[in-house]
Amino acid sequence: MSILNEISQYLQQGRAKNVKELVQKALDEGMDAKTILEEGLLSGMNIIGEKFKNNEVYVPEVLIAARAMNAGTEVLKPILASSGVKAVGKVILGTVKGDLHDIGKNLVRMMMEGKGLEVIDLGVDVPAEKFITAAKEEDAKIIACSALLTTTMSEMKNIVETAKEAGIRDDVTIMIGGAPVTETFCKSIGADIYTADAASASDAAAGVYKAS
Ligand code: B1M
Repeated sequence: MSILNEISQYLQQGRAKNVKELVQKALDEGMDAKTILEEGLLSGMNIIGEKFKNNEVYVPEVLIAARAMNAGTEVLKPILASSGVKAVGKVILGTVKGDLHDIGKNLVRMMMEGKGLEVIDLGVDVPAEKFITAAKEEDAKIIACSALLTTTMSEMKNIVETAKEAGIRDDVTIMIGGAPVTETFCKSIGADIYTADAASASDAAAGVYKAS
């Protein structure tokens, strides 16, 4: 079995320690971090996602797989985030209110840090007001929101509206993403930028600061 396959298998079994060790081993063998992330860790998480959808596994199994995923990405973090560039701008990042999914958000943070952006990560289940207060306090030009549930996507509209009410809508770029989010949805709620994955989100965020 290839090392990427092994990483995927261990991740599905929720064996965080093995995942961590194998990710390090793959790096030591010269494999690049992006391949390990996409073909080992994310591939395993996608299989778990499919099984979850089909009721073949349940929340506890998904949760321990998610922990194993995070253990693996922690090893990759210094590499994915190592650009050596000093902070070019600030981003307020979080998973929206009612939503506890943070793996995608954490990837977005790593990729943005890799672009030299300073990321203020508010965590999960973040109310709209908290995004706005943080943007004001930190004087950040970007608010980046992640949502994984169709039921929590609507919180993103709330964030746009709260920014308007607080009088900062013209000063911030609101970026949104997460599996159920689309370009059409982005336009419909009046947000600024939709990106489908973490790498594109980091490119777009860096682009906002470059243009300003
Ligand atoms: Co949840 N869950 N979950 N879950 N979970 C999904 C999302 C689901 C699609 C599974 C399914 O049914 N197939 C489904 C949502 C259905 C829907 O709304 N249409 C679902 C459900 C229903 C639920 C619960 C309601 C289950 C329950 O309790 N009955 C519950 C809700 C809890 C809550 O949030 N209030 C729940 C709970 C959980 C766990 C806690 C067990 C766990 C989360 C652990 C954690 O995150 N720490 C979990 C997980 C792990 C998943 C799946 C299996 C995997 C999600 C993931 O991390 N993917 C997921 C099924 C799936 O996606 N296949 C599922 C890997 C991650 C890298 O991808 O986050 O999409 P993702 O990020 C991507 C892009 O979306 C993008 O970049 C990343 C790639 O580079 N991206 C952005 C993300 N944010 C971005 C922001 C950007 C730009 C791009 O700009 C700002």
